[in-house]
Amino acid sequence: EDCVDKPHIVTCTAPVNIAVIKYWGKRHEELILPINSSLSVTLHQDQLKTTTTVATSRSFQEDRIWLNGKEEDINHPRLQSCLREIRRLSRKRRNDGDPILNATGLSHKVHICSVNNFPTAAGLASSAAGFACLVYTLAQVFGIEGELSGIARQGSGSACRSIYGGFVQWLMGQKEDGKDSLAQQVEPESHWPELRILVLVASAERKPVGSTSGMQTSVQTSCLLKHRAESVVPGRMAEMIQAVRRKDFAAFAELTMKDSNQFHATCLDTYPPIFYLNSVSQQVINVVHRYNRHYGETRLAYTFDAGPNAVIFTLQQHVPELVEVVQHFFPPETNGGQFIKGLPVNPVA
Ligand code: 2P0
Repeated sequence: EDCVDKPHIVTCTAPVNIAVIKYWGKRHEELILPINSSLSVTLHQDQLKTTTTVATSRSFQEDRIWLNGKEEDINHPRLQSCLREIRRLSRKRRNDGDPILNATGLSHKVHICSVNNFPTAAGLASSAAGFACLVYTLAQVFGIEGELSGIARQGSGSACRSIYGGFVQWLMGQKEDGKDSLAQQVEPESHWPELRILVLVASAERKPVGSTSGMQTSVQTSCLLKHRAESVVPGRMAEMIQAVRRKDFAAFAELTMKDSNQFHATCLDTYPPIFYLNSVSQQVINVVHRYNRHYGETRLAYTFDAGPNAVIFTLQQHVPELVEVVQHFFPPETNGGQFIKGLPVNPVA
């Protein structure tokens, strides 16, 4: 209390996660409750990530936020949900008489500064790292411990998975209030150190159809999505967890590719249809299947989110050859102005 006018400042980072069983579609918009469970791999802290700094001070007049250096509207509903939930937990702790609650008064306003080290809104899961980092950093500032994935989920669905490292499942849950729709670590980052992820940037442009509105249209119009959520994903989640636990790359890779393809098929089944893949993405798919066929063994897997950029999974021993293959098929200078970049990503998380 001696230094109440000195801002209290905390900086944290959160990495991007890549879904291998995809989340697409909500059963509740505001609470962000999904129609199916999903599973992802969280990248390493020093790779594609968001860095967030939160400052609190008695002298701040209002909450404010800057994203990649530009001030944005603090009244964004999902941002408000996260702030409200964090302050509610903090108030609960104070009422419970927790002595750790100190100079960070509840009435204190926050200034939030968040930067990504990768292109925003290009299908590279920027909202996942962004909201995970925001919620985690706010929790440090307000002295909150424990379950944070349920709050991160209310910022952006996929963000709940970036709260944990390694292999993470987001259980869809059954409850109407969403209390059981949480992320859980399946295996830690140390479990499969040979696994590698390469991101091939086919376009760093903003995607034409955002995930939030895209999945709304899919829920309303795609009967393939309904079939997928009810009859395909539950079995695939169980198989994927087994593949990860056994470190069975071929099984992991085949499920990953099939699930990416089915997600993009539901986009095509949406009316009007949504196209996230471009001709470069399709070439990547063909090259991966040709490569695997050539070796008579599944050594590579692709997956694509709500954009054309390819994420390739492989094992460490195949990375040098994969980089050669990428450079051979996608030389940067002959790609019609497209910009392709192989970004070797070290062990998961
Ligand atoms: C995923 N995606 O599981 C899937 C795969 C895109 C394709 O999560 O509305 O940005 O904020 O909950 O999390 C993108 O959706 O959507 C996404 P909201 P979000 O990673």
